[in-house]
Amino acid sequence: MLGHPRIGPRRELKRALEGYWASRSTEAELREVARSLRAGTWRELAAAGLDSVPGNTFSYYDQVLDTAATFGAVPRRFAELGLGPLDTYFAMARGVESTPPLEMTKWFDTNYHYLVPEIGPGTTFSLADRTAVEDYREAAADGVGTRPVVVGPLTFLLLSKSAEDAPKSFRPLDKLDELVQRYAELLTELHDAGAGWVQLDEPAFAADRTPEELELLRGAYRTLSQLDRRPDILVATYFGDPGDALPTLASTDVEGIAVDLVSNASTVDSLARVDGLRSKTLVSGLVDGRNVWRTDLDAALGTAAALLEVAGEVAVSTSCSLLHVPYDVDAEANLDPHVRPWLAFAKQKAAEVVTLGRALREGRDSVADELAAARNAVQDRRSSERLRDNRVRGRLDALSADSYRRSPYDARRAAQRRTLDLPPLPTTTIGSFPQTPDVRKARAALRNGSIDQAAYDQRMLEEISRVIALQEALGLDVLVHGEPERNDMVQYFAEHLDGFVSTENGWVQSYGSRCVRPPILFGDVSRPEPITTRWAERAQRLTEKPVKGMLTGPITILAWSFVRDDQPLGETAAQVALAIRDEVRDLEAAGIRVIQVDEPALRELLPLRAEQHEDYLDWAVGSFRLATSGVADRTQVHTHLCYSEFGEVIDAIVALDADVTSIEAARSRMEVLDDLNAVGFGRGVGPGVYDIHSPRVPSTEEIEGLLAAALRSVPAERLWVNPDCGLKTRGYAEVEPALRSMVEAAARMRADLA
Ligand code: THG
Ligand code: ZN
Repeated sequence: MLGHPRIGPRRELKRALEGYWASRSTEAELREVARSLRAGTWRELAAAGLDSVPGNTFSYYDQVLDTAATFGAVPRRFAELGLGPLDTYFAMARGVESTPPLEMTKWFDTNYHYLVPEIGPGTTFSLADRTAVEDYREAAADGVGTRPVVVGPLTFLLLSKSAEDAPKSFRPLDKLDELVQRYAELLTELHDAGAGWVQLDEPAFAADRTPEELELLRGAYRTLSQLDRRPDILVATYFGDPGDALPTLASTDVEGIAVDLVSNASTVDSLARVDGLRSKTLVSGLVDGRNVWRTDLDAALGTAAALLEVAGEVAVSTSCSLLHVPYDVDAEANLDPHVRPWLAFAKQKAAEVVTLGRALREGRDSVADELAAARNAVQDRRSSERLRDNRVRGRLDALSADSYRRSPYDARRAAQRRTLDLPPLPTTTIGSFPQTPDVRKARAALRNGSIDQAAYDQRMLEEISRVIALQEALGLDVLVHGEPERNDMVQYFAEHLDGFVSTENGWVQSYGSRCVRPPILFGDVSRPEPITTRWAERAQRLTEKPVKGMLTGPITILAWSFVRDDQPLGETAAQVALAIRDEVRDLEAAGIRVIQVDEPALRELLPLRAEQHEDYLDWAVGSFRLATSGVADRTQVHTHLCYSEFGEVIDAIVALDADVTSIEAARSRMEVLDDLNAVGFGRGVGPGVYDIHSPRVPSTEEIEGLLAAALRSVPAERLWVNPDCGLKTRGYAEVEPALRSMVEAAARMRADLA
């Protein structure tokens, strides 16, 4: 397999990290937990029977940050802190009082986030950290020979950004030759330590790359493969079809190439056309590393058999690292018994890889039981009645163009003016209010049975009253109920929809010590009963001001779940959209006049290759419109999108046709508004006026300044005033004064306008 989860089967690393950061434990204690997690992984993978066990898959925070540390790419502001190596590393990940951390962003199209290295002309690469070598030695001492895994030099530099002080013409790739020399030193040290193979990950070549970048790839691997003392080199491409990178790599003297055969059905056919694979080991990614479904082993064996004709040697593997799936299905005590046999997490996937290898080497008879069990499970899933809901299918078939369309905006706007009667520059929040320890405690108490549902509901209603009263006192115009009843904006809806199951221990690392438990979408999706209306209705009864109903949109629900692999994603999106559409209509019927459908993940699911963008944006926008177009003109639809990198999806934002869109903008000083103007966005817009990711409380003057800047791009009748994002992760000590500044700034601007 190409990699393994590392947070620990019971999130041991999370606890150890957070204990260390809070000074509740020592570095030695943290290192001991790490050491035992590594040993556990090696032991398990060796016992599973893998012929080649991946090494160096552990990380204290992030594998890209590890690579920066390995080669000494530590920006001066961190080196100057004078901390030890581990604390310098954590300073880069999390920042310290005086020093902001590295930027964090999405790892390709997954839900994992990595830290973005900063590279400038002054960056001097050196083999500064030998963790990869020590990891190899440590495993060897435990009796397990490993294949160290390191992010490859091209992907590392392509994911880096230019240091702030670099000249405009500088690109991190300018440093490739120098960096490759340091990789050469690392490879030689790994060789001398005894490593037979090293794996260099180059997923950046699953995205569109220029001819120049492909030539740099060729040059780098020519250089590395010409070293005298080195392990055999496996270059791993994954997350999509490697395209021209495959013949490019095949033209070098690397010994192995790993190819993802799951993410793109046509990749397997393209392999036959690549010269040079006959002299290589082709590591065929047949077991899905990003999803949780049991592999169709018969189909995988068919594929592998065809590859035997194409490559010198065929190895069986996962499509990518298993970082993106949970540890073990058997750790789930309460999974739906129908769904359980269909699933494979990391531990089960290791067994699948081993079974495939043995079937190819020793014949199918040698693993007849395993193959039969897999066949039964796959058959059972395929033919399960739980997958199909004919009512849902019928509704989808009956949709027409009108199901995706509201009246013209001008008509809606006039109707909404009449029912809402809002001042200019209306103030609102994104939806969630701080999740207090009390609220979390109540949820834990409900889970472990120490309070009943009625007591829990009572507790939530008290919280909602408090949040409404606070917003009234602050003078906000469009209120929210604060979402105390929701653990997570996707998990909450999945728990209330048919077609999903949830896990108890299915944690997947999101970034650093933070994890999510993605729900598993296994069948046709429907909504058995209203989900949010009773909370919204109760909140609305407490105030004359409009209370905004808060929902998660279909794209985001898919992006943050494990999705079915037996139908196109667009079809699944339409089913989720119908369920949300029902909820939107019920909120309207319950007297809710403003409804927000959040789509923070719209940008995240964008395919890595440009040729697939149109198809994606088509169904993504369609699903949002299907979810939101079932209401009367007078009902105001809002949406919220996180992160400001909208470039490639900006036309899609217009096409969503929401009445009001709130977006992150404080850090970019409102620049995103000009981008929206450039594509003719003419709806309400709420560019966030303060950054909720920081505990800093903004002053009234500062927000006035941002509003003045916004008013240069957007007329007052379209401008909304709100924070950048939800307030769930903040405390009331910051939220109250920050919102007070915001409301006051809006009042002053209104007075100026008048
Ligand atoms: N929900 C889901 N996916 C997400 C986000 C989300 N992906 C993108 C982004 N938001 C990731 N951000 C975070 C932020 C915080 C946490 C996880 C991902 C987090 N998790 C808790 C932890 O690890 O301690 C566990 C939360 C829980 O108990 O459920 O803090 O918002 N689905
Ligand atoms: Zn947000």
